[in-house]
Amino acid sequence: MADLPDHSFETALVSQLSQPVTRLLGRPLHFFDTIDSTNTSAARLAREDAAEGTVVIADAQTGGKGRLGRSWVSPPGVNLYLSVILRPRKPASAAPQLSLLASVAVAETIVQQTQLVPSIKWPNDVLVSGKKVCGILTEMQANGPQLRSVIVGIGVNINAPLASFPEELQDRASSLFLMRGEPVDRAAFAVSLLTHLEKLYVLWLEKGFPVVGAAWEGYASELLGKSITVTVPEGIISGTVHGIDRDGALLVESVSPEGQARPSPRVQRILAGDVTVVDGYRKTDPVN
Ligand code: BT5
Repeated sequence: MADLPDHSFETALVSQLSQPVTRLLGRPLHFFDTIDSTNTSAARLAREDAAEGTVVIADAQTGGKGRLGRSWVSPPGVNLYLSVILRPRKPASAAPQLSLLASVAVAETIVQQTQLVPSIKWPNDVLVSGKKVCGILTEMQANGPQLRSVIVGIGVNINAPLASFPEELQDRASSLFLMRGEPVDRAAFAVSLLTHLEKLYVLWLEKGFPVVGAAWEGYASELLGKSITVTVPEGIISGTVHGIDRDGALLVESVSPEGQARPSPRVQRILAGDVTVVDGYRKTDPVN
């Protein structure tokens, strides 16, 4: 017999959002038992002029999307798949800052809801004990140089058991449940995430990126000063991480190739790419 959909997640979400916990985000909220991708659904709603703050949440995704055409494993009943429509009056070049902002919101929520110690890997993977528990996919629609809408899509592995990850991900991915040893309330996590996201978004609109960037660097301390390689569309860059700049670009100091008469360090700004830490992230969490 097919499993009947479990409506307790939706009921708890609707009930908690009936309180004035947020002013903007989750108003309205669209909930689906199963959807292809919450980002695709939110983008469709945004094109139909849905209001800023509209949120799409699904219990399961059949076509969860990662960056660069990759996919996001999205089993039912255990995790959070959420997309928010934002309409900041900012240039299109500011959109990547929202990915960094969202990763800070996720990290703050993990601390508040689980007491685990999260870290952020540039640009926006959230890890616990070196394993990926959250991915963020930001997609934008622009009117010339101005943003029309940004879809911030967030997937958090909340109560996923190890067996729900394909074998090739089992040593790289994890869930908050697996790290903490007890289940996490999905609805409370989702509502807390929306409140943290809203607080940071308002701060970003009022004060710009530097405040958010400072919070981001606080969670990215495991990356600062590390030797990394970054895969960018043009090739691979190796160097040492200096931090991020006031626009959210990663600053990597690289030494010009060996064999050159006088190797000279230079700092490169990287706007998009995949980071690999040469010696890897730490494997143990100081809390446990
Ligand atoms: C991401 O891409 O990490 C962005 C993931 C965004 C997912 C959310 S869910 C709600 C919203 N709706 C969507 O359709 N998407 C967003 P990327 O950095 O490209 O990482 C993708 C890679 O992470 C995959 O190629 C796998 O190696 C790995 N991966 C896939 N599923 C995973 C999972 N559930 N947990 C951890 N790692 C995973």
